[in-house]
Amino acid sequence: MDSNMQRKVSFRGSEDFHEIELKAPITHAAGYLGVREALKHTFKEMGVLRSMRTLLSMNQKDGFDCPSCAWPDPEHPSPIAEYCENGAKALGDEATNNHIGANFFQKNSVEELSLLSDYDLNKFGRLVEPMVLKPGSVHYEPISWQESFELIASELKKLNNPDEAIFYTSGRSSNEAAFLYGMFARALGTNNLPDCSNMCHESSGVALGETLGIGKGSTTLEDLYEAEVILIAGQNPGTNHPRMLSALEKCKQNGGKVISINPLEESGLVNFKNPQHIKGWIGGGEDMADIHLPVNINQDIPLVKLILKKLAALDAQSRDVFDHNFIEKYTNGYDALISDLEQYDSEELLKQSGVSENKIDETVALLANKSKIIVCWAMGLTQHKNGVENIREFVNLLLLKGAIGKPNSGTCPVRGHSNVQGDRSVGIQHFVDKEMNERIKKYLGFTPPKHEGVDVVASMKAMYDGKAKVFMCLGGNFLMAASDTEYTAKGIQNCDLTVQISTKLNRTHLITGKTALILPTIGRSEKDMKDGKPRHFTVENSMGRVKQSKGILKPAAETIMSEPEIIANIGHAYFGDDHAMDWKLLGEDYELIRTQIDQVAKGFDKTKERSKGAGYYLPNNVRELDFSMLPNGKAQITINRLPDHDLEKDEYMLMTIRSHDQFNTTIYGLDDRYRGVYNARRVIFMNPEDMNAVGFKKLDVVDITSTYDDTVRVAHKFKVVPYNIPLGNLASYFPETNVLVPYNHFAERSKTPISKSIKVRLVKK
Ligand SMILES: Nc1nc2c(c(=O)[nH]1)N[C@H]1C(S)=C(S)[C@@H](COP(=O)(O)OP(=O)(O)OC[C@H]3O[C@@H](n4cnc5c(=O)[nH]c(N)nc54)[C@H](O)[C@@H]3O)O[C@H]1N2
Ligand SMILES: Nc1nc2c(c(=O)[nH]1)N[C@H]1C(S)=C(S)[C@@H](COP(=O)(O)OP(=O)(O)OC[C@H]3O[C@@H](n4cnc5c(=O)[nH]c(N)nc54)[C@H](O)[C@@H]3O)O[C@H]1N2
Ligand SMILES: [Mo]
Repeated sequence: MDSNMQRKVSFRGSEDFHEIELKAPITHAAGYLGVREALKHTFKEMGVLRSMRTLLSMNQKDGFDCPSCAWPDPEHPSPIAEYCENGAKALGDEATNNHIGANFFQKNSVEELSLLSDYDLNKFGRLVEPMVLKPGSVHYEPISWQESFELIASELKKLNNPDEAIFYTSGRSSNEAAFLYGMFARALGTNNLPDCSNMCHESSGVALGETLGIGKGSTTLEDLYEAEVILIAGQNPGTNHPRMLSALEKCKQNGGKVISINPLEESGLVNFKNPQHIKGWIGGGEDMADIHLPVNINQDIPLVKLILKKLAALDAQSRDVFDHNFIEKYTNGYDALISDLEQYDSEELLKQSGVSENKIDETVALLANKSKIIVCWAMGLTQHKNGVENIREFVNLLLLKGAIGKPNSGTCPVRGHSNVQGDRSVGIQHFVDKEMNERIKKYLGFTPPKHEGVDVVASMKAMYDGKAKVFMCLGGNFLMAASDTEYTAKGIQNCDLTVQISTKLNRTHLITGKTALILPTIGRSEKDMKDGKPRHFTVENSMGRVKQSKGILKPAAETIMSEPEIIANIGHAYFGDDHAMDWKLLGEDYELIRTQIDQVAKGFDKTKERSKGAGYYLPNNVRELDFSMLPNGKAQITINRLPDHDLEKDEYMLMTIRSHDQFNTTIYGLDDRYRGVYNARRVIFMNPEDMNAVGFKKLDVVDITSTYDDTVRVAHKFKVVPYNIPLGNLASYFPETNVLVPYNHFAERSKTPISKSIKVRLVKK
């Protein structure tokens, strides 16, 4: 289709305001209100009885894994309620009674739908029929499953080379689906396997791989219970990993201390009312953070350096602050780090961090004689230009304290999507793993490509430059999740065919290639039946434990298909019966997929999964204190530069964060209860002194602009909300602000977009 025939679709959607209401932020998380809110949402979407029955099965040994975050289940889940408010919302969102099929798309064109907000799009309900959007058309129309598979196969066969196809994965897929998908791409001849991890914890993977030899965390859930100190940096567990608060509560009850490092004083880190105990309903709850360090955005390195400098000064006197035996035996680079620390001026570090010296001294005093230390983190550390170095600096702290590879200590990158870690373990990665390639050759019988594929950022560019023709997505909402929405939209529209294997409608179904397919799939909570028998699949949680998941609900419609089956059918349509992999059979028999996963992916063993209901841990060298894969066979203490931002006088540093009522680009509702914002998302949180300085009043309307490489990007119409945030720092919600994030600015080496440190200006309307 030439450009003047392009559909008139909007990548921005509605920018209208609703009637906003502001209240004081709530300091305690969960409690009675949390339960009420969760159930209200779920009941509305699913009906009361269906909700209650399903919630009882969530995160239970014979039930299904919560589709929300990747926080692990305890060894002995509470039999009545092993879920949180946002898990219940995720369930309601997936298992909603609202469905959309052929009639809906006949009535509504993609052009009309694209004018709505992301919130409105999601509300329409579950996708229940395969649909095709033909070239030049603005209405999706029904297509049979077989025809869709053949359409995909025929478009793939037209490519000049397999690298013109890109296969994106979001982290909600099962291990089985992700494995088949990754192997299909490789069998085709490409490693073009970007995934949501690239925008998420890729910086953690790179930093941990370099320093400790494995891109995953080292702690188990039980480690948290008796840790002496847990640092929580750049993470908002009250909203994004609410069940983590129960683990923190246990830690506190055992005498542990919690330190929060965050520009914002997030509710869950102030106080937690655990709805599983009576105290959580009627009492004052558990106070969480003993120390809150309100660091400036992206100034964690100066903060940690100052803490290390102060610890080093104490250690120089007593020699018992750092664990010298551990350092000697297991690490590389101690002397270099200590001498590097000397070159920094403490006053400068203090100023950059934005934290008061008292609080830093309190932190140092607390850490000085403790060794059971855990660092938890999420997007506040990873989504910066120096995201990798941020994490390496925290690893330095753990290594100096000997708090690695021992009980109750270590690294805890808190993963996002419920199976984002599993997807990577079974082969969703754009880079080449030579050992895996050998095993693929040996066990699957085909030769995988030896050249690296594209990650998210490189995919965006490949599409924009017209180098990619087929773009397939196993879940997710690539358009809204990726940076630089307009650039990404143009890229997607350059493709000949875009394919979405999805549960819910989102903007990536509307801004499409010339031809587009929607392939509706079964969700986590639903039964996956074959020949009258239910099938299960497996997932891996944030702490490397693999377990079964089996849905209990009747699928949204008989016309939808499971993810592994969809992929297997595509494989069969492309390769036919005559291929090293038996695609037809793999789609029918997940045991066969698991046998192949055991052969190809490291540490998987399906017999273990069955013998233990709670699942089993994948191998983790850090837990064994084995660093043999690293230089000198040791963990690496590293030297990390200070962040370098040259803000102009009228510029602020913006972080794009999640509200309490969303899961990534899925907007459940318009309230951010904990931060006291109701019925609105187009808001920008600003320090009242900063507001005064430029004459802004509460709820003034501003455009947010960012200027990178002479390109000005604009996010229109946001209301200013006065908030307790450090001077010069701003916060606003993603995905609305992704239009501001330049596609070509990302973390060094991990290439994670700089979604948490965008230089912006505010223009009053
Ligand atoms: N309910 C719900 N649960 C979710 C999700 C969801 O959207 N909704 N998303 C899932 C996914 S995919 C992920 S990755 C996780 C995300 O989990 P989080 O990382 O907790 O999510 P964000 O809202 O991005 O919050 C980042 C936090 O870092 C802080 N921060 C920002 N910049 C900095 C900085 O420079 N330094 C420090 N120290 N702190 C900073 C912010 O104030 C905020 O508290 O949650 C997962 N779970
Ligand atoms: N500015 C900014 N941008 C960000 C971030 C940020 O903090 N700031 N965070 C980044 C992070 S951490 C992440 S992980 C990405 C998220 O990026 P994605 O994973 O691409 O986005 P999601 O919003 O999680 O995807 C939601 C869609 O997934 C589909 N879906 C839901 N469940 C299933 C299922 O079971 N199967 C299938 N096949 N489909 C399903 C539904 O259609 C739904 O609309 O966004 C990133 N983008
Ligand atoms: Mo994420």
